[in-house]
Amino acid sequence: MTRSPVAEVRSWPEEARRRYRALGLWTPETFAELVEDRTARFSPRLAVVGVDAHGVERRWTYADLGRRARAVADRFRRLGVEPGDRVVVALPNVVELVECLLGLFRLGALPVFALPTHREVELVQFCTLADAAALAVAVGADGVDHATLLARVADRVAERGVEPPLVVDVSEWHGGEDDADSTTSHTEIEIPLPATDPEGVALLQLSGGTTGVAKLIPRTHSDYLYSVRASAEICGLHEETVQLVALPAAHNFAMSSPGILGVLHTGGTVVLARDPSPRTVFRLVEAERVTLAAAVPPLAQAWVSAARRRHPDLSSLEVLQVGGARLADTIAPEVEEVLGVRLQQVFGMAEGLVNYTRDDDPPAIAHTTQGRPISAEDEIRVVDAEDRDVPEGAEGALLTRGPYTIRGYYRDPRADRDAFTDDGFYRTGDLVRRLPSGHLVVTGRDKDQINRGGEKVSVEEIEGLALAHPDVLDAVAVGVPDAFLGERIVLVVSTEPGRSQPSDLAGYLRAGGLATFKVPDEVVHLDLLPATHVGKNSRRELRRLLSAELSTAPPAFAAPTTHSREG
Ligand code: AMP
Ligand code: DBH
Repeated sequence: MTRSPVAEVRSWPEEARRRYRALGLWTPETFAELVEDRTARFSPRLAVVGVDAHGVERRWTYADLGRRARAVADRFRRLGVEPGDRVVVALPNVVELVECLLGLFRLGALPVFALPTHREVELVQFCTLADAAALAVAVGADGVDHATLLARVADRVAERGVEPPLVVDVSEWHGGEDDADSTTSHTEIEIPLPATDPEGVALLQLSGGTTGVAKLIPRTHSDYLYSVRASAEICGLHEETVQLVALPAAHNFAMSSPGILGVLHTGGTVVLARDPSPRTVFRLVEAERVTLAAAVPPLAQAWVSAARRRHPDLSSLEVLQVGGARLADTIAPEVEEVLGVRLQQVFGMAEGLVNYTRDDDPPAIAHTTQGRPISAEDEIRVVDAEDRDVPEGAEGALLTRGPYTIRGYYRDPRADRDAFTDDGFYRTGDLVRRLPSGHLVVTGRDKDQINRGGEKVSVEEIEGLALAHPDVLDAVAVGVPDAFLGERIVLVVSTEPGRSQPSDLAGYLRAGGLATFKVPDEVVHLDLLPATHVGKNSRRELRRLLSAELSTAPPAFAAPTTHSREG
C-alpha cells in the first residue's frame, strides 16, 4: 500500500534558513542519526526505566535501546511502513512508547504524537489528516475497549475516503513475564539510515486546538532538535540527570522541554511514571534518585499537599519544572519550600516558542514570570488588536517567529491564514506582559480555548459535538475559574422548542468518542442563551459573558431561567 508523500508545509524563507544554519542553530543531524549516535555513544549507561504494557518493570541501557529501535524499525518495515509514512502513536507512559518512537525515527517514519486519552473523535482526525499508515496502541491498557474503539476508527477513516491505518499493538512486543526478551536476537538487524533532508518534517505534534478540527504541527529535524539541544543546555542536563516523566510522554513539554529527547540527547536516564499520583511519583523519585521532574500546576499542587502529609525523601530532586498553564504566584514559593527544589517555570507551545526561567534568576522573577525565550533568535512582539506594538510592560497579544517556531500547520491553509501574520509571526493567542529583562508574564488568553489544568481544549469542538444532539438548540462551552484546575469546562445549553432537556450530555459526548479530558465538568441548562448568531467575535463575547456569570453562579441574565447542573 502506498501512502501520500509528506505534505508540503509553509516553511521558513531561505534567508532565515541560511541564518539559522550559519549561527549553528540548525545542524544537519536527523533523528535517525541521533538514535544511532547516542545509543552507541552512551551504550552501557541506563537510558530508560519504566514498566511495559503488562506492568513489568524494564531497565534498558542505551545499547538495549539501540537494538530495540532497530528491531521496531524492522517490525514496521515488514508491515509495509516506509520512510516518510506517518504513524499515529497513542500510547500511555510505558517503555514501549520510547522504543516505538526511536524505532520510527530510525526507520525515517514520522510519529504523530497522540495521547492515550484520545478517543475515536481525535484518532479519526489525526489518521485522516496525516493519512497515517499505522496506529500504535497498547491494547487493553487503562481499561480502554480497544476492539470497539479501533473498529470505529477504521470505519470512520474509511468513510472519509482514506485507507484505515494498520493497527500495531505494542502489548504484543514483550511477554507478560520478565522474559528479558532476548535482546541479542536484535543485534544483527540491518536498517539503512534513511536518506532524510534534515530540514524536512520529522514528526507531527498536536495543537491544543481552537477550531472544531484538529491541527497538526509539522516539526523538522533541524528545528525540533535545536529546541531540544538548547533546552538541555539551559536546564543543565548531563549524563547523571535522572528525569521523571509523569506527564503524558508524547506531550511537547514532556517530549522536548527538554524532556525525553533532551535526556536521551545528553546520555541521562528517563524514568517513566505510569501515573502521576503522589504515591507513584514519590516512590520513583526515592528509588531512582530522580534529579529533575516536570508537572502542570494542578499536579505540582497535588504533590505539594501530599508531601506535607507524607514527608517523602525527595533529597535527590533538584529542579521541578512547572508549565502548561499559569502557576499562581502564591503557589510558587510553596513548591520550593515543601518539596525542597528549585522551581523552573516553563511556558511553551507545541508550535514552537518555549520560555524558561533560568537557574540564576532571582526568586522574584522565578516565582512570578513564565520565563524568557530559549533563543536570542526568538523574535517576540506584544501587540494590540490592530497588531501595533504596545508600550514595554503593557499587556498585549504575543506574536512570535524564530528558529523553532512553525510557519504553518500541516495541510490546513485556513488555519494558517488565521494563526500567522503575513510576515510569518505565529499568533500564540496568549496575552502577556514583557518585562525589561525579557521575561514574559502570561496574563490571559485571546483564543477560543480552555486550558484545563494544562490540557488544551477547543471550545468550538465541544460546541460542535453538543450541537449534533437532536434536542440541543444552542451550546456554548466556557472555561470557568477553578481553584485546582485553573479552569474547568462548563457547557451551557438551551433546548430545542418542544423537546425535553437532554439528561446526560456529558455521557453523550463521551459515548460519541471524545477524549475524556474534553468532556464537560458541568452542564448548565438555560431556557434561553443570549443572542449568538452574529459571527465569530460575538460568540467569543458570549463565552466571556457566560464565563464571568458562571464564576459567580447561578447565571442571572437569561430570564426566565431554569438552571440545572449535571454532575
Ligand atoms: P499547545 O499549543 O497545545 O501546545 O498549548 C500551548 C499553550 O499552553 C500556550 O500557548 C499557553 O496558552 C499555554 N501555556 C503553556 N505553558 C504555560 C505557562 N507556563 N503559563 C501559562 N500558559 C501556558
Ligand atoms: O503547554 C504546552 O504546550 C507546553 C508547556 C511547556 C509546551 O509545549 C512546552 C513546554 O514545550
